[in-house]
Amino acid sequence: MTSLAKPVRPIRLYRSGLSGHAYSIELFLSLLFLPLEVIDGGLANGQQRTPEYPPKNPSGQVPAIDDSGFVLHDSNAIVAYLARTYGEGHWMPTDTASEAKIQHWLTVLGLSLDHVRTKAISKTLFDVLEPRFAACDFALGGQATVADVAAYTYVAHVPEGDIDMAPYPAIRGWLTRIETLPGFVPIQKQEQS
Ligand SMILES: N[C@@H](CCC(=O)N[C@@H](CS)C(=O)NCC(=O)O)C(=O)O
Repeated sequence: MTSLAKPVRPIRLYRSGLSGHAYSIELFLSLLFLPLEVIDGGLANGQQRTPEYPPKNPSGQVPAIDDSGFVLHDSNAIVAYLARTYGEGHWMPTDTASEAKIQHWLTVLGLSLDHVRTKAISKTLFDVLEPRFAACDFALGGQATVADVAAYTYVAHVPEGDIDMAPYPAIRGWLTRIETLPGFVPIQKQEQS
């Protein structure tokens, strides 16, 4: 069995408790059992846009990571980097079809948790996801991938936007499967002071 790489130092995660994108990185780091140092970006007061806020990010957004000097922004780029560097192969399969499907899921579900937008698109999305999760345990099949991590962040918080999950038993089953993966952590919806 191949042993997995481990970071030299804890991976710094620049995040905010208010950010779903940042939570998906926190969740994935935890699912990979990687050591983590959390730095809150103070999204509520715009701290992440100040020049002092490391690491420098042209978009002024969280999340970002610093892995022993390697700084990366954007949640999709970050999960891909973490999966390839530290994850078992199933998190980001390398065959062309799986890679393409993962890109699709990351694009469709790596969305902002904005209330109005969420309400508008959720039904359409859930009508596609329900038969998918009735047929498969996870997005691409039998094992979890980074697509599930990105999708979980979005779907798990949809009920907060007054969306009834009762008509979607297969999606609820998939949420439970994610929540029982070793290393799962729930979102902390507050900023650490
Ligand atoms: N494409 C980026 C989007 C990140 C993003 O939208 N971050 C939001 C929080 S969820 C943010 O930092 N907003 C504050 C701002 O834009 O000033 C990603 O996937 O990481």
